Amino acid sequence: MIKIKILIVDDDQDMRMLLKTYLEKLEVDEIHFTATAAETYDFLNLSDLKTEPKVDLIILDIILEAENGIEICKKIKQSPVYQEVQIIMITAQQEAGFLREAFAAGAMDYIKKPIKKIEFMARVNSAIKLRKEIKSRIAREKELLALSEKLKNVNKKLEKMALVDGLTGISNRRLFDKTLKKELKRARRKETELALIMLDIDHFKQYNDTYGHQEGDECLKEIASVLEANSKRASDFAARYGGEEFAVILPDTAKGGALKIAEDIRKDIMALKLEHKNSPIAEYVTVSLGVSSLQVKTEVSQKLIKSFIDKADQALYQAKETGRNKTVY
Ligand code: GH3
Ligand code: MG
Ligand code: MG
Ligand code: MG
Repeated sequence: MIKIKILIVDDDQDMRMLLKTYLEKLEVDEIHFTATAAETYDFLNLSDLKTEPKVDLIILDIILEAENGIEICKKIKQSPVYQEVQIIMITAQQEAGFLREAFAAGAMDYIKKPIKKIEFMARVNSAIKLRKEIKSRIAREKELLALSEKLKNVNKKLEKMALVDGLTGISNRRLFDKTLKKELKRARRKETELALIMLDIDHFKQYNDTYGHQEGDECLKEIASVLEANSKRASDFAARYGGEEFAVILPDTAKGGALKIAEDIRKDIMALKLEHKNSPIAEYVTVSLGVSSLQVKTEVSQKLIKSFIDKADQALYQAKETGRNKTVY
């Protein structure tokens, strides 16, 4: 609900009471009173630039004793907090020069003295209506802004999700492709060597057949966490390449270093001792790995990327062909 708060600035006690009885017949939630300029500035807290405005509408008697109503009006309107507040002047003076000055000072309307009830009610009522419209528009805009912030956050989350493998929580093929291209370009720029490990679980079909697909999924998660743990440098990058195949990108790494990391991974997976009783080669889950490394001397093309992956794939094939549970370069 939109609340309307009104301040009456008048030093005449009888006038205050009269205006109060009028206002109580309109849609007003709070009525406040001040009698002097100083009291008004104080009440409005003009020196504080961060608070919400204390009132929506100010009814300002222009002939306060020894004070200039137009000055008060100006001063209130100068505060950034009270830019939107509406000021209605009550004045006995109606010469053009004076009124021009009052409007220039920021007054939105004026009521002639002596006050006629019907005129007072009509003018204040239309000010209240206008104020309500403005306030509800501001509230709507705030809501929209909050909503669009939420959408932005959801979008960010979705973008992230699109790059993460749902089962293992490590990067997916899409992010692998992006990262490999980026790292190849960087390797060319920095004239460093880049290594790639491709990994495939040995006799994993048999594993699924023996323990069920669910257990197979658990096994994939375990393998993924070994890969993450062995991607020690910030730039090392592990991903699920597909089904039961994984890949690790190792920037600034040559053959020797890559072989070492591949062997660490293979041994760490053996050390998990994930039972695989029907495996033809071991009692536990094992993996085969193929490694390639490259000094990028030409433009990074799709052809170059493919041949780099193919080299690791061929090494992996060799590992499978020559007994599995091993690393081949
Ligand atoms: P090899 O040693 O030659 O790699 O033999 P393999 O049985 O591991 O290879 P193959 O390509 O014949 O079988 C791969 C299996 O991996 C078959 C497939 O059902 C399983 N697999 C692929 N993706 C998933 C998955 O997300 N979850 C589970 N549980 N199994 C999967
Ligand atoms: Mg496979
Ligand atoms: Mg296979
Ligand atoms: Mg396999």
